[in-house]
Order: sequence, then structure tokens, then C-alpha cells
Amino acid sequence: MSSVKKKPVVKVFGLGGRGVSALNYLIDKGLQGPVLVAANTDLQDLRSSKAPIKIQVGAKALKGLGAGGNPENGKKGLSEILPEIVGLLVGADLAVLISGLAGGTGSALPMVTRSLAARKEKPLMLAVTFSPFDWEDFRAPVAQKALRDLRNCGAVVLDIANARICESYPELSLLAAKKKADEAIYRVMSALTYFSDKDDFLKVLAKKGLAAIGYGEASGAERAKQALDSALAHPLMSGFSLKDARGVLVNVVSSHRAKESEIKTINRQIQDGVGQNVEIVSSVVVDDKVADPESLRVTVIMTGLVEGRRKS
Ligand SMILES: Nc1nc2c(ncn2[C@@H]2O[C@H](COP(=O)(O)OP(=O)(O)OP(=O)(O)O)[C@@H](O)[C@H]2O)c(=O)[nH]1
Ligand SMILES: [Mg+2]
Repeated sequence: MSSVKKKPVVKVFGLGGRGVSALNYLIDKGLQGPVLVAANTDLQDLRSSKAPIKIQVGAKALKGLGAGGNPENGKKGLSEILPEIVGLLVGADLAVLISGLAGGTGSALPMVTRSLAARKEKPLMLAVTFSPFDWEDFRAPVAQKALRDLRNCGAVVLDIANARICESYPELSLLAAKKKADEAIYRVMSALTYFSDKDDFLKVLAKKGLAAIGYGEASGAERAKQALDSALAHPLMSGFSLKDARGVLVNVVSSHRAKESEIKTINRQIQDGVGQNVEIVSSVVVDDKVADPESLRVTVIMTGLVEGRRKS
């Protein structure tokens, strides 16, 4: 039997203004590996995309303008180009689909997951969505419908809830809250791309349902425990705890100073916290360019979560 590890093929699709800007952020941060595809109805915005593949949505119906917050426009526009988009995403082990769910364009994302789900050779689908800020309450029904539709198509949904970020960091300006959301998407993508073993990686993401991410960083003698504790208490964990997860993906990043005992501490605490039959995969990355060489960073993605189990 071959012991050669196969790296997963990851393709990332960003739809609408948020999708385009999230991909730009990932590119600016130097994310490497995944194929990146950006698509928007708004041609001017699409021109700002740094993604290697850019697709105009609804050129005929919307003539380069946005969907104006109207989900029907988004759907009409997307139907013009859907086969081409799906064609770009098949062949991946994992398709990561990013959009702001309250937008006219971004709320059409479930059309992509539905078409992908209908393919014989379908990738696993991870929708990384941005649900509305509090002040966009009037858009919440559109976002909630899109979230439901994504889940009904079998996508794993990891929602970076803008309202939750603002509520958790009330002192932040809107701009700073957006930066927190950008940081979250970068953490999701980098935790995924550090994986070098396709099978390990896919078994965690095959746990359908909701997903949540948390990350923490600490230095000092207790840094492993402290970094993990803050990852698990992160606001984007949204009240879920390890015992709610059916899959756990852990990524530890440190300079060359990480000790084996620290990795053990982290893995043991996770093992002790989860229920039975939970898939746990972990990766340890040595990065001597981390800003603080004394610090240790832990990212945890939990999968297979069920709405209604959370504490808050
Ligand atoms: N965190 C964060 N959320 C954003 C950002 N931009 C947009 N969003 C969220 O995403 C939602 C959709 O916004 P857009 O992506 O601009 O909308 P769109 O999909 O382009 O739709 P139309 O403009 O109607 O065509 C917003 O209502 C916000 O909730 C951003 O920069 N950061
Ligand atoms: Mg737009």
C-alpha cells in the first residue's frame, strides 16, 4: 500500500462584493495553494478583484450593475453563468464558497451549491458566509433563507456572523469589526491549506451541518493551554463547545520553539472534551516568521454542529 500523502485540491469561489473583497484579503495575506475564482454582478467592483479568474455575473440582465440588494436580480444574473462557474469548481476535493448572505448577488450562492450537489463527481462544499450586521436587520430574512438553502444542499456552513463580531467587541469601529471578520476568513483558509493529507482533512469536513471556528494565541509557560482555551471561547464559536462537534480540525502554528509536550497538551484537552466517535485531525506548522517568536497560535474548526445545541 502506498504511504504517499495526497494533498487535497481546494477551489475557492467568492460571490458578490463580500466574496470579491474576501478573496482580495486572502491574496494580500499571501494565501497559496487554492484556485481562486471571483464573481460579481457589479463590473466595477469585479475589476478590483485580484483573483486570477474573474467572472461577470448577469452581464445581460444587469449590464454590469450590481443586484441592488434584490435577491431576484442576483438569481437572474447567476442563472446566465451558472454552468461555467460550476464547471470551474468541479474536480476539487473541497469547494469553499464565500459570500455576504444579505446581498442581492451574494444571497444567490445556494444556486451554486445546488448545482454542485447535483453533479456525480461533487466536491465537499464548505460555505463560508457573512450574515448581516445588526444595523442590517431588515436584510436578515434574506440571509436566513440563504443559510437554510445552503444547508439543504449539503454544504457545511461556517457563518462569520457580522452581528456577533460587533456584539463581542462593542468597542470596535465598523472598519475594525470588518477587519476581525477578514482575519476570521484568513484563519479558516490557512487552517485548511496547512493540511497535507487529503483523507485526514476530508473526513472532518465530511461531517455535515454547521461549522464554527475559533483561534487564540498566547505566550509564556502555559501558552498551549491558554491559546487553546481562548480558541474554544472565541466569539465565532457561537456558544458551541467540543462536546457538540462530530469533527474537529486543529492547527497549531509556532516558531521552531514549540515543544512536543505542548502539542500533546492541546491534543489531550481536545480528546478529553469531545464526545464519542469524533474525527479529530491536527496539523502542526513551524513558522519562524510569526510576529512573536515566543507565542503559540491555535486554530480550531468544529464540524457536524447542530443548530439548537448551542448555549447562547
Ligand atoms: N465583514 C464584512 N461583511 C461585509 C463586507 N461587505 C459586505 N459585507 C456583508 O455582506 C452583505 C452583502 O454585501 P455585498 O457582498 O456588498 O452585496 P452583494 O452580494 O454584492 O449584492 P449587491 O450589491 O446587491 O449586488 C452585506 O449586507 C454585509 O452584511 C465586508 O467588507 N466585511
Ligand atoms: Mg455588490
